[in-house]
Amino acid sequence: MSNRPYTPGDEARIMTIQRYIAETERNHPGATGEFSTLLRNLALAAKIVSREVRRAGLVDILGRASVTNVHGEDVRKLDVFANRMIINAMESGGQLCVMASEENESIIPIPEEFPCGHYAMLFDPLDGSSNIDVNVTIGTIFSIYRRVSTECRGTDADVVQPGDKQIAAGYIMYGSSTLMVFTTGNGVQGFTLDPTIGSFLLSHPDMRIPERGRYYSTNEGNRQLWDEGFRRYIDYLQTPDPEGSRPYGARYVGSMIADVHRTLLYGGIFAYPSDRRNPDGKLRLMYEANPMAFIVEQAGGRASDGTRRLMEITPKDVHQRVPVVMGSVNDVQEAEAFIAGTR
Ligand code: P6P
Repeated sequence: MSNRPYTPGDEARIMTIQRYIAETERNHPGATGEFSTLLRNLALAAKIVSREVRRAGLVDILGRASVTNVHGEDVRKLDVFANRMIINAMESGGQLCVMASEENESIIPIPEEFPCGHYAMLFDPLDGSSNIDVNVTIGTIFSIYRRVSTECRGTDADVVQPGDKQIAAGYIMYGSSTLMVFTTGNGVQGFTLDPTIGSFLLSHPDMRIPERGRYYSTNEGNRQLWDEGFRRYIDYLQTPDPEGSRPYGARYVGSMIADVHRTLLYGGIFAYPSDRRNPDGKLRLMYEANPMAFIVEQAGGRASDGTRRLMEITPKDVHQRVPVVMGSVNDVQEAEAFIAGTR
């Protein structure tokens, strides 16, 4: 399988996401093609959502949808559209037995008229919604498990599994370009959408996160609410040292996908720790923290709740929150030491 990234004029070597998925499937004897079809359908949904995000300012899908979601948060029209689009694109393919979404309080059954499959998918249709109306990068996060239930129509048990059981995870980032980054457990691949041909092309083969970075990414507006250990950690990053490795730079977009993607490329740390207002953290374990943790670990990084490895946590509820500390191994280990009080 050629991992050579696409460059103009290299048409003969073009590695599209379809070809990548097909080659991956050929390397897995006994693969039924069901999983490959699932990824292809997801790529299609990504293109349609991307088109709507790109023209959101031109058609009436900006602004509030005059509804609130299960968490009492204002839902934007684009949220509602993306959620519906992904459900429509995925429910009829026959690969899934059930879905779960940030926008839906309960699990999303596969309608009776469609066949049910061997996988369960969780997703955050448009993470970073508060940034939609100000044209800041937002994205879709997805997490895929093998089903554990036996009946045709899936159950809660299929979408409340530890992160280590994920067989695939990734995100589609609607930024200066549309980028689909995912892992199936053998490293992390990034594909950039070429809108002139409507294909995702391999642009970031075998992504690896540096062992240490020079940036930290967290909402410092919560500083007075943080636990003492995390506050001391940020103080440490801001304190100049003789070798010049500190202070770190501060970068925070407020969209987890954008902040984690930058951390993947440049190294450093992204954190949304617990605080007095969010004792369990703010981010969602099942469709934000776990899929991004899978990506970060597959790229050689580390992902915890500040104490426990995120993907080992046994979930209780599909919408449960969790503190998040993820990024370069050395940076995350340092943060964990401050949080534990050993630094
Ligand atoms: P705050 C976006 O709403 C989100 O769920 C994540 O994408 C992001 O990291 C976080 O919340 C931002 O939260 O409290 O800093 O605005």
